Amino acid sequence: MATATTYLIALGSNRPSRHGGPAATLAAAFAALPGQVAARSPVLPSAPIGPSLRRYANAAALLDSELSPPAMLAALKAIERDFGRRRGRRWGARTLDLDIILWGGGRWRTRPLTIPHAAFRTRDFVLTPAVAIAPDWRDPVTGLTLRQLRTRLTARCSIPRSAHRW
Ligand code: PH2
Ligand code: MG
Ligand code: MG
Repeated sequence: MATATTYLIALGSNRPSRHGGPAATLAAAFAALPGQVAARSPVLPSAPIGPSLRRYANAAALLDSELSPPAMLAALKAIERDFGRRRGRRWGARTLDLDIILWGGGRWRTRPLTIPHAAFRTRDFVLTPAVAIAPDWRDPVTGLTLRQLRTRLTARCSIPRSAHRW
């Protein structure tokens, strides 16, 4: 029997589903994840990044599962479909988005799937919930912990633009 690995999954929603609004949708999504949910972050509201104007609910989960990364990706896509997700405009409004951010096996690079998630280090809506449940998990690419990545991101953003013009 294969042994379980831990995945860090980011959850996002900015459209109602049959489960209710975005926060209720994420609450239902935690229960639908394929494996044992070892930790779940609070569900946090966040301002939209990208073209959609609707606010998001975001969260993160630690998921113990025996699935390989491609099998996990397929399972998450099936859950997104089950929650009413329609593929459309890139970054358009969505009932449910489930992204693999990290997994216990280090790096994974194939055509449809890259782990760590390519852009997670610049997304506070991923890092803030992730730090709530796995602050010491080390990104295998930068060698930094999630807590350090978040500190680095927020320190950068909090420098006013004018401060750069001396
Ligand atoms: N997801 C996106 C694009 N923009 N913005 C927020 N605040 N939260 C998200 O989950 C999000 C986003 C594409 O997946
Ligand atoms: Mg996403
Ligand atoms: Mg996605």
